[in-house]
Amino acid sequence: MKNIFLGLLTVWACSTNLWSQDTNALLINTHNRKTTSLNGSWHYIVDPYENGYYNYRYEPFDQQEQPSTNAYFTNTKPKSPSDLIEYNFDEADTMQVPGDWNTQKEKLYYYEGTIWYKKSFDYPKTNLKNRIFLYVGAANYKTEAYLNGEKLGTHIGGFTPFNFEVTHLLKEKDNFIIFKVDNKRTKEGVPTLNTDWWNYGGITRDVKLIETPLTFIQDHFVHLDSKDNNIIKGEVNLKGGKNLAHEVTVEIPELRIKKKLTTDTSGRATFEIKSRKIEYWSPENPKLYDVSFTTNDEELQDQIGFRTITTQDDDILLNGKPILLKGISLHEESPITKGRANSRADAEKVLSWIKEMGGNYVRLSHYPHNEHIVRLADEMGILVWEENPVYWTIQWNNPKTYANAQNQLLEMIQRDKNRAAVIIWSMANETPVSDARNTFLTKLIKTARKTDPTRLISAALEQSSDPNNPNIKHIDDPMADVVDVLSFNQYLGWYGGTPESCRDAQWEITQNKPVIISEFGAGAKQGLHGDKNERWTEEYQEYLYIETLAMLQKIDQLSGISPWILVDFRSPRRPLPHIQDDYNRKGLISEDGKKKKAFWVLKEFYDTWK
Ligand code: GCB
Repeated sequence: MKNIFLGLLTVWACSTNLWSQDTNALLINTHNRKTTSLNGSWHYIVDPYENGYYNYRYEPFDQQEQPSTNAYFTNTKPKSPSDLIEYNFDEADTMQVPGDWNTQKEKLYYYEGTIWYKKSFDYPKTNLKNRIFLYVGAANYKTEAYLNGEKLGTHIGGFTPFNFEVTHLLKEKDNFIIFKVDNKRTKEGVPTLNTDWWNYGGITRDVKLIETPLTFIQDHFVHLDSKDNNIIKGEVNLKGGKNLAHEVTVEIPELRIKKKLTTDTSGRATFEIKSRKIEYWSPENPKLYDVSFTTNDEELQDQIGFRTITTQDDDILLNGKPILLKGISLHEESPITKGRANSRADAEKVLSWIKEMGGNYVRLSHYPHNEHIVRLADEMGILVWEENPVYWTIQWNNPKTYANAQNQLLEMIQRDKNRAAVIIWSMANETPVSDARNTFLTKLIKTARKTDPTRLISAALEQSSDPNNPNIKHIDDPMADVVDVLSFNQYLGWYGGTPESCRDAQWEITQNKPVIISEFGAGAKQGLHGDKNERWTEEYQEYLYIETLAMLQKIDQLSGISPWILVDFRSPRRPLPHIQDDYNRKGLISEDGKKKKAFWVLKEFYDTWK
């Protein structure tokens, strides 16, 4: 009976255009929604030739009217003993989701290519009028998604979330989701072929079903007015349904705020509320307020901090007062499982190390990290730099590459725009100056500012030496004039010169902007001791930190630093046996959690830096 009803509902909904592309818009605040986790054990098939996706003429099965039973997403089973079906998910090995495949299966350590994932589940619906979405926190790098043999869509980008509405396809019993996840690096990709980190493949973040009413709150953005910190500004967006003009109540009980809004026919309402009692969010007092949006059918809460972040001349101002960013860079690698980090426990461990180091700031490099760490930073009072994976040598002239980079940027902003901790959107890392690159980045910056005018924009640039005197350093990059905060990486004493060279360096930075040193560092194998001039020893790294910190303090505009890096991380560029063994060793902590001597140098600096 229910199936007949579902069928009728489908016909009705499709004919009234209730399930449209529009409802695939990215849902935010999924941590506070009604969800069913699909994490756990998934079957997988390794498919280096993409045999389950292309026929023998290399035509994709999912573009055929009637896909062949050879298409893995059809999950076909032999009906009679004579049937030829050459795959079987249910007999295949399993893996944990979320999780990269490289560290779960020894055979897949270096694998780059396609793996198919399958999970079966029942979904007894309590309210047949509700909508159901399939949400994936991230899968690296390209995902083709299918439910019950039907294509849901494609997502490109390894570090941002995506969702598809599945209401019309879901059954009470025996649903099967199939994902084709492909982590092949490509020239036109973002990032591109060459990076200095491990290209972990797989469904690396949480997968869940999200249930909403027919007309639902897709998006909200609540923040302090950058110019008047007694005003809370915001907007809410409804989706689903033809007439989207509805009443929405926004409430912040602790501030005794309750305001009724009416959305326009596109589902949007904006508001401004004055309050003189706001306790501002800061690293010392990471105050979060419960904020709720209520419609006739739904209540969605979030925990939101209120602060302003601005610049004045060469200062970064948090809530109107200059702040020094005492930070460190971080890759998304788990100190617990050693693969891609994806849990709150991973985040707790690394953010606690930053606190122990006297830090108040983290650079999440070189791509958006999982939502757990951003939410925890909000709770713990750690300021965050988030970064788009535009790294090194992207195809600056390729419009598809630009569209991809912009899409990933917008997904990152969409997910995290309500987090007070996030103060900087970084557009790129160490990209070589050219007209095409400048145009590309300027366009990205314009988009970021338009989407979120409440945060600072930066990019990790490079510095250059004066042609007449290599000791004199400048920032010549034209992007310096476009960003709010001037950030650059420098490796004096490691990729050139010795730690002592720092004594002769003179920084002539002419731009009147705050400066963040987004990277410096040296490799050291934890436990290897020797002379301070001997590479790879803890003493060398310690010495480099002492000399570099002394040098950097002479930069007048210095407002923050995020040395490279908190924990040693995997990179195929680092094969040196017995020292690197596939790890970039510039961490202050080894991959098994042991602190190196330079950790304490940085701590001492942070404890006294004013
Ligand atoms: C850099 C890059 C970073 C590398 C680091 C290094 O400048 O931004 O991704 O890992 O240098 O260790 O060489």
